[in-house]
Amino acid sequence: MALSGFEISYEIIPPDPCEGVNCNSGSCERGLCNCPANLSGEFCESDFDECASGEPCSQHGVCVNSFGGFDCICLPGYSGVFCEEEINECASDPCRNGGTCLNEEGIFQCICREFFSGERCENTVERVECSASLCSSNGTCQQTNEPPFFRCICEPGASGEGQWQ
Ligand SMILES: [Ca+2]
Repeated sequence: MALSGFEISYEIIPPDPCEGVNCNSGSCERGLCNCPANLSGEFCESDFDECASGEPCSQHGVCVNSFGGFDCICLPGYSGVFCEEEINECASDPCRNGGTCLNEEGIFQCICREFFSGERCENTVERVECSASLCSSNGTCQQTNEPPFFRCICEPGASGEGQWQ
């Protein structure tokens, strides 16, 4: 039996060699896994323990290994991927009434001016009576009904909260 005039051609589509291959967070190419730098093994199944090989976190962080990476758990007062950034607790200007802020590890401390107390110098110790030296830059002192019971009215060109400027 002969078939003439017909040519049967077909293409064999090979199965995808990457089908069913789990490379974790790596990529599959021709059935083989390309692993990211922090993973190894045939299927990228082996984690690299960054915490065991040297200390990737700064001295202000504790290293915690994870699959495919690591985390730095920062001590109070520090931030950043490696806990390398010291948080300036004084950045928000937390001390009131002219208090001086001291930036310390994880906390701030307010050094209050005379007549003021409290963690943020928010309390008036007593009624403050106006005196010639109370307001700087030739500001004029005026008694008020609210603590600290005075305010400074600034000269043109001077500014501030109206107190202790
Ligand atoms: Ca790791």
